[in-house]
Amino acid sequence: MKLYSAPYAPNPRRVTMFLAEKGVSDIEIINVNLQSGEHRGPDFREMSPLAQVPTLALDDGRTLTESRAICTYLESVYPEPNLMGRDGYERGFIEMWDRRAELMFTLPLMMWVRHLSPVLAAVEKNQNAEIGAYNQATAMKLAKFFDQRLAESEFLAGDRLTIADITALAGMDFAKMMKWRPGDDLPNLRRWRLALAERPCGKTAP
Ligand SMILES: N[C@@H](CCC(=O)N[C@@H](CS)C(=O)NCC(=O)O)C(=O)O
Repeated sequence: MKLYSAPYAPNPRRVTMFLAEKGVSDIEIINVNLQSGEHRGPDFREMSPLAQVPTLALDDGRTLTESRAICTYLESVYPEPNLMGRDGYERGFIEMWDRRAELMFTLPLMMWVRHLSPVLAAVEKNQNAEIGAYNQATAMKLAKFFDQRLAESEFLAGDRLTIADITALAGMDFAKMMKWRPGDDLPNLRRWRLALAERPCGKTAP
């Protein structure tokens, strides 16, 4: 299998963190140059019609895009350690936290960076400072909510690391581009981030 990725991009990082936690090292990682627009060419679009990374190419020629869909597939190929739930309730519970992490935290963090970081101007052609500020505020609301959750739970979805933590960390690490890290006002989120930095997923930071 080959994983098309990009070093600083948060969605592919979600997949590389997932693989790191599973200890998988036999998937070839191919870095695509997003700044030069390499991913917008016809060859790449054949695998990824929306011209996005991550894209997973299976050995039989089939492809998958969408980071979470790729993780679902990888969880079936490499089931241990389990990161997405063992029974129906746990799968639902972890997905609940993962969707909160993706839709209400990581996505707004990414939009904040995309719309306000000059480094991203080549990728986000229509940068808009108001959109950036709106998404920053949305993400900060969720940061407080996650901080409360992490006061009572070691990880977002319980007492072991799951895809929900990986998703939230992908967004948080990307937001370092805006020089944002949880400070004294978010002590539980900070404790969680520092703990994750010591784990295989945290060590994949570019
Ligand atoms: N929903 C997709 C989003 C993928 C995505 O937005 N990837 C970004 C990198 S983080 C990308 O390829 N951007 C290229 C572009 O916008 O031109 C997923 O979860 O994989």
